[in-house]
Amino acid sequence: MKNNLLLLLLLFGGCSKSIHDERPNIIVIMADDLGYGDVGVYGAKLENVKTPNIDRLANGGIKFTSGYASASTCTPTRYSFLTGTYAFRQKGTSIAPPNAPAIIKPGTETIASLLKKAGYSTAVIGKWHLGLGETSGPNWNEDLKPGPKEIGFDYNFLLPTTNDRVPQVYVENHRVLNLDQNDPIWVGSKKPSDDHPTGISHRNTLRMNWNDGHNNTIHNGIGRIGFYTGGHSARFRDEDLADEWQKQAKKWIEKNTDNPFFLFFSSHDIHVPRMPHERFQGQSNMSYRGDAIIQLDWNVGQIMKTLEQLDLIEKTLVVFISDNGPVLDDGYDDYANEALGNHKPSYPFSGGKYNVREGGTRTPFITYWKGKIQPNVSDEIVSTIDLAASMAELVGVELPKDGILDSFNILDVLLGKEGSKGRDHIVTQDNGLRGTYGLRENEWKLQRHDTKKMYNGDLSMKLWDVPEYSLFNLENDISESENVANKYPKILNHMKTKLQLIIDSGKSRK
Ligand code: NG6
Ligand code: CA
Repeated sequence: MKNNLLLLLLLFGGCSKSIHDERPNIIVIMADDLGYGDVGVYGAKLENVKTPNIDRLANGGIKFTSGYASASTCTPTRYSFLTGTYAFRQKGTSIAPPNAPAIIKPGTETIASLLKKAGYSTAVIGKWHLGLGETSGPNWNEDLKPGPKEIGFDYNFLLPTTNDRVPQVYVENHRVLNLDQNDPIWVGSKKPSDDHPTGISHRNTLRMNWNDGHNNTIHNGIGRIGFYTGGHSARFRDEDLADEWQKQAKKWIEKNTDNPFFLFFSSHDIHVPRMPHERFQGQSNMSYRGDAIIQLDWNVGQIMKTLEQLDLIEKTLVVFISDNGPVLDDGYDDYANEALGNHKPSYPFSGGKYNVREGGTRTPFITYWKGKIQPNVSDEIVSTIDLAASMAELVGVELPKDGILDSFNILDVLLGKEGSKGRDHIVTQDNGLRGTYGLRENEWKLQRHDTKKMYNGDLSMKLWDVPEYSLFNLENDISESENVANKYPKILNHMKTKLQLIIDSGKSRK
């Protein structure tokens, strides 16, 4: 009742400027490490792995061919998706370690807090990877605060870090779920005792071998990044994650049928360790990576089914995105490479996760709203970072002056309004703070690598020798194979200056 009253006030009380008579539910489904070429409708050669549910979304909605994640790793893309601000503006936004504190500070406006202002119920279910707790780090046995609830989410059910980082537990609101206080969790970066079994000391017991990192604490027969002890009653099986996201999402949607809601459904698929449920194992003929794609697609299908069952399908805008481009071998021997056949995860681009080639950030991007969005294919440039400003426009909430600094209102493009224009440019980055950027402007693409910084930093990011600046014409060189910087000095100069201006000005939206 209170909620309804608030809604009425917001709708008719003059503080709302919504131009849209009807405010849909919003579900953003974010996949993890899913490449442009991994999805059937994006042209993947999928003899062995099919994505009928994602394809159905795209065929019934808008399939964007220039949809970008903000970064080519997880934490910076998720940071910019939620805050509407480029992650390179904020220190500490590169891949978050197991004990990372909350990266987005309470009081920061986010897509969730904006929608909450408009009377939406808000939830995040699935992978978080944006840190939890005060600057001293999370206390896993007490309140994990601040977290999503302090930045606009009413409810959270999380995989707190990544599935390959410890601990393998769920966090519901502020607490680790099913934690036995007599078996507290300890998480750290050093081996807790000499006899603590690790991926090195007990390598022969592993179900999936590691080849890079992932050799600390063993859980579920798989070595992880980081050490932990305790919390045994709270630990999950990797095989059950997708089912759990689905169960929790259904439960939460069912509770919110009478009010508008925003659900950030954040799948861990297809991130390593790829360990899909037994019923999906072997379904793809393309290793567990392929099976994880099938599992992800099943998750999408189940969400659509729930919306249909609850008669919400015409009242819900569904957005499907990925957090970064694809990777095959990401530190475990799961035969992703060997079983690939003629499947090309970044197709038709080059590069992938960790770099600023198109394959690193240009990913599947679909909007679907039955009855409202006309099926179409759009070549307009759109980005995960734009969802904050665009959804704010949809529900009639103003953007703060000092927040959501790089999010463009491209609502009309996302809804397929005829003649509407997307961005003319987008900045992308790698894992951050190493001076690596991509700038796409119309058909041009600038890559900037800070060659001085490159090799001081994180060698695991597998960089190759590149000039500081390179320029590509995507119109005739989609795979960024011919650097034309010398051929087009004026364009090069313009792009260099533009990128620096965007970085220096601290804000790129109007
Ligand atoms: C890297 C991990 C990789 C993955 C990545 C984060 C190693 C050798 N590699 O450091 O496996 O976890 O971090 O991926 O440990 S992301 O999609 O969440 O950004
Ligand atoms: Ca990722």
